[in-house]
Amino acid sequence: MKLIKFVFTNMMLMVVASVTCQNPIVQTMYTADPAPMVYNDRLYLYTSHDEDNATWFAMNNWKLYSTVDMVNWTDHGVVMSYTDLDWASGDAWAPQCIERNGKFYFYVPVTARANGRPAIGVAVGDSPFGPFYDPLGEPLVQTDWGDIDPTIFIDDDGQAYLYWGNPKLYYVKLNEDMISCKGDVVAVPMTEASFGKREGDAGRSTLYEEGPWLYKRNNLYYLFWPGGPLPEFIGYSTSDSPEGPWKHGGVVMSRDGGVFTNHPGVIDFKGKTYFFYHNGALPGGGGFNRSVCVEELAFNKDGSIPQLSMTDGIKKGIATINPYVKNEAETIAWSEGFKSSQNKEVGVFVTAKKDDAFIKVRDVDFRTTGAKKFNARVSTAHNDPVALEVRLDNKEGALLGTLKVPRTGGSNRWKIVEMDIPQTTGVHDLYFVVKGKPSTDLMYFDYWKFTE
Ligand code: FUB
Repeated sequence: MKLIKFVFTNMMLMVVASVTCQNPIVQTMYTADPAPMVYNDRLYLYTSHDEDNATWFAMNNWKLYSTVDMVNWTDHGVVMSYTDLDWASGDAWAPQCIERNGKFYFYVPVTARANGRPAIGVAVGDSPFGPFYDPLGEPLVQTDWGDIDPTIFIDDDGQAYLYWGNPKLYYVKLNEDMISCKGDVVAVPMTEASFGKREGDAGRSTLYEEGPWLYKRNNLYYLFWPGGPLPEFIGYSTSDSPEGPWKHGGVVMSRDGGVFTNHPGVIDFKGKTYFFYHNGALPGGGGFNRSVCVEELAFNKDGSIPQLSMTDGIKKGIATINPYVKNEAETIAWSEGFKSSQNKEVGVFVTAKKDDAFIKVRDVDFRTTGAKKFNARVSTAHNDPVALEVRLDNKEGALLGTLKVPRTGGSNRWKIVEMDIPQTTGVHDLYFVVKGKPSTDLMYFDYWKFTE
């Protein structure tokens, strides 16, 4: 336990001190239970959402982020809340979304109001962003207990499988409509050969805890799962069939995150495989204030997985950002002192919570012609002057200009302001640094754009 505390403290220091970090990939709120999905050359990441200052699981809705370059992540806001399911009374825990024939199926665990027990629901949308609606008006599956953490997988022959459960592991085949079960729910045999042996726990004979994630590579099926006793590590098992039997593979990630849970999400994107998980690395982080992270995942020749460490994150982006189109302020490689929220006027936006708050956007390609003007939609409610500095390559780097933020009175009233800048060419990291008399909610920032 002492060691875990030590590692955690050091991770926090590392995160606060370094702007070269990419992990955790969301700094503007607490997120957990990452569930990646690739659609049309974009990686979407659905997450659960830990409320600020929570002392127990306080989870009311699910969030969506996306990237094309693996280093800049756009916040798309809340895609669904447990209140969108009439039969749910709370606990918006680990979700997963999948596309089939142009529809998006969002599988979520919640507590069912009728009996106060966890249950898995499904919601359907026409885009990755939702809106998602509940086609059933009741749970898709509910057993006697432990129906959390659904993972959904469609095999090459079109058969869909839904796995879930804590402490038991269940699966059921789904019909092509993705919202009904084909056959009975199967309880996976919990054997030492499949999930390793756990000593001294009457309730669990194997290391398997919860949070399964089903993934296929080279005709081998992988089941990733958080293992216990707590705090959780992440283990994996493999099989020649999506229905098992499963063979215990070993540890993918040890118990380094400073929180008692972890949760895997694995996906192939543009020729690489990525492993998503969560830890407590943001300031104020802990078991109920978690943050999602990502690492590249490698495989040995025989399909086994070398153990991963929790690192600073992805070192090199795989695409650049075009500054000559509208870019959302909530597209962020790294930020400090910003929180994200959303309203009906502008959708998702970010708020600078202190003087010197900053946002870093990586690999912005100004091309050879270069930028000459900058504009942004911003606002503040402060009487004292608030400024947005636009800098290159680091927080104290070349100053392109200082935008005077107009006092509009609040985040429901906005202005687009423009300034000339020295001609800027080539690929740079961009920094937005907020300056103003220390205060909370110093400025609101919706989007930015350069002109050639
Ligand atoms: O986030 C709530 C629960 O904690 C998830 O359902 C589990 O997988 C664990 O991450």
